[in-house]
Amino acid sequence: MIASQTATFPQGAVAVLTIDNPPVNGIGSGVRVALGKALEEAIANPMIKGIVLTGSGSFFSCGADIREFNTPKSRQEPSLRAIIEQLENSPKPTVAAIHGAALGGGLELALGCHYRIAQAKSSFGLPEVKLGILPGAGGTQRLPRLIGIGPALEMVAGGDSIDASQAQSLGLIERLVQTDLVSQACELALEASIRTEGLPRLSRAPIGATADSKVFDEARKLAGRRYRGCIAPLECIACVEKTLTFDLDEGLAFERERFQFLVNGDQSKAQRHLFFAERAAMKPPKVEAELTPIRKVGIVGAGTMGTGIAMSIANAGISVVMIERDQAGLDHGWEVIKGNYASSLSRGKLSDSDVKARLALISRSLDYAALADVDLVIEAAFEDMGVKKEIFSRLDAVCKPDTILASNTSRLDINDLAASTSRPSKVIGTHFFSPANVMRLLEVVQGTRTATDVIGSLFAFARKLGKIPVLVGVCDGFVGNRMVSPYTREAHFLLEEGATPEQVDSALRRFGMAMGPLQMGDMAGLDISWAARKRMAPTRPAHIRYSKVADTICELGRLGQKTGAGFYRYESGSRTPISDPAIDVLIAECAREAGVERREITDVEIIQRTMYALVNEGARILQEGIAQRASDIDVIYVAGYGFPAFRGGPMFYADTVGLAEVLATIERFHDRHGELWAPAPLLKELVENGRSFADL
Ligand code: T1G
Repeated sequence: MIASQTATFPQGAVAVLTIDNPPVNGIGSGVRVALGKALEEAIANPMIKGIVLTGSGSFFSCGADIREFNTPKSRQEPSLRAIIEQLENSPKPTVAAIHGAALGGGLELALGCHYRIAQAKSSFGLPEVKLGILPGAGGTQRLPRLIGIGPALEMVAGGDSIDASQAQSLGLIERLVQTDLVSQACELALEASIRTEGLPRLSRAPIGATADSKVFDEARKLAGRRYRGCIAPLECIACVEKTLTFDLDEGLAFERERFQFLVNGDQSKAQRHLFFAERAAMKPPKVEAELTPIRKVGIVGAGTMGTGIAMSIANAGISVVMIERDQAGLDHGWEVIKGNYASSLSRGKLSDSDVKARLALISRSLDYAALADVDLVIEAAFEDMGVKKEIFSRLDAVCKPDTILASNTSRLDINDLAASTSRPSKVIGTHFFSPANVMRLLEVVQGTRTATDVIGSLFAFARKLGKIPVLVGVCDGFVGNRMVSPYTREAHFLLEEGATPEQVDSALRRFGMAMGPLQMGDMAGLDISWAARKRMAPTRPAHIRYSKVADTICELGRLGQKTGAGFYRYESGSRTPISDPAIDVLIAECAREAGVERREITDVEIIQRTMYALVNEGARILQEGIAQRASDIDVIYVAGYGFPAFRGGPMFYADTVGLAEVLATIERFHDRHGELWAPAPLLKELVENGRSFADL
């Protein structure tokens, strides 16, 4: 856990303590005990003139071991705070020698040292806020004393990392070194050991550049926009604000108390669940065969999805060939891509050379022969099986035998598509989310004959694109869109029963959803789900309740934002939904025709009907093996459907409420609303056995 060596120089000996806890040098109880002991020995050893702290592998340290939170191990002495005080109060100079990332408790350790030097490629961050907590080992108190309130506030409340040159310009590190990091750190320790002026201890340092309350108000506003509904950012800001009025000990006590409040709260448990859920989802299935390196990709279709996918691939430095049926379509797609990059350039997100490099990676053609040498093709054409089969048979003819053929369909049958080719084992679904160059989620759809090496290759490719690949099986709408149907269904039923679009959407926004289902429908375009409902109509049992509200709106040509009206009205060029009394009349008429009695609808009912519809369908999906883990469903909903991270995803949320309570409510809805609310067998089974989705 801690490798301890003594480096001897003519000027004296230095103890080099290396945190060695792969893969990320997490600081768990074992590391704390070993480090505390090694520090004690080094400080007591008269031969030792200085102490250097560093990390093995590719990280200095990525902070406290998150797995130990809320377990007895997290309370085992010495605490991280005690270790940091040992470093800071050491009579011998302590130097942090940083390479790779110094995150969370790892950066707090470095702040306890008297000096910090780092390699050029290092990064520094306090990402705790993204886990629903705050830096609990002095980061909110020592960092402002070192770099000033403004920059410290940004790092603590934002959670993003800074690079080594930013760290140096802020004074977070004393020296930036290219090579010999540890020996240069030893030299610095020896230099400091003979200095007469005292060792710099942040605990005694006055606050750096101070700030007035406006800075904190601004930070709270920003946190409210960036982390809507999350409490941790506000606690982070409150801790940094205390540095203006509290001394270090009072500040540390306040920080500790707020840390305990957060780490024992549901929000942080939800966000930590997601941290590990994302990493579990991104693990590809075991693969025997060699993976296909994807160096060149073909995109069929230069529409909204095709252009977004092409950009996300070029952004990863991989060359793309974009194919379209006609020149006009191709030119339009190219203009969209150039336009998006131009706006990134104007917003300073990309440099001119970045944009040039990415555009140079995207070539266009009307000729399928241009796809003869690609490793992967992603078809992003019109959502019609006939169109897709025609494209796949052309691809089957022109592409290399080992080229992977993927479809960006959002709900159609991948097995059916695969069967229309001579290479069903090479056919897979890659369901990107709009805008594809922004959204991180990628549903990787495994067909019954898709080879595991093809899945493995797609997972590796997705990680290169910075996407979160989640493996799902074939059914209508896969996981995400299949669950959206009952969620939206209930929203439409609630309208008929007396709620207004504003009431439904605002109740879900208060719950934490990025957007309510009706506004989301308007944004995505109501024609997409209308087409799906029309496709399903022939097989829909007549005795099952069906709301005509959305169909009626579409029949009026109101397809959402793109037509200026849907469930709401939109001023031209604006995305702000405006209530439309005509819709209330339309809904009342649909209710009358359907014989639905209208009544007072509470926000609680709106949340229960929509959320439990998601959970119930999620349980069916799990039982059918369409999703491998309940946590995969959580990742899909948080990364792809605007589900609040501070609730952990629909399945985690259900566990938080308690499955017995969820099932009881669903059974009440079943009694009242009929078959559509039949409880999922898996849900009943879990409740009968006192288990939760997390136990699966
Ligand atoms: N604790 C426990 N496990 C961790 C971990 C951590 N802090 N960080 C990573 N892992 C595991 C991860 O689950 C995975 O495991 C493996 O390491 C590789 O990670 C007191 C309270 C560092 C940027 O928030 O952001 O300090 O899946 O796949 O893509 O104030 O991991 O292989 O079994 O993500 O190269 C603050 C969290 C903690 C940093 C590397 N620190 N980690 O990314 O690898 S709270 C963080 C990351 C704290 C103090 C407070 C990333 C990474 P497995 P990976 P990666």
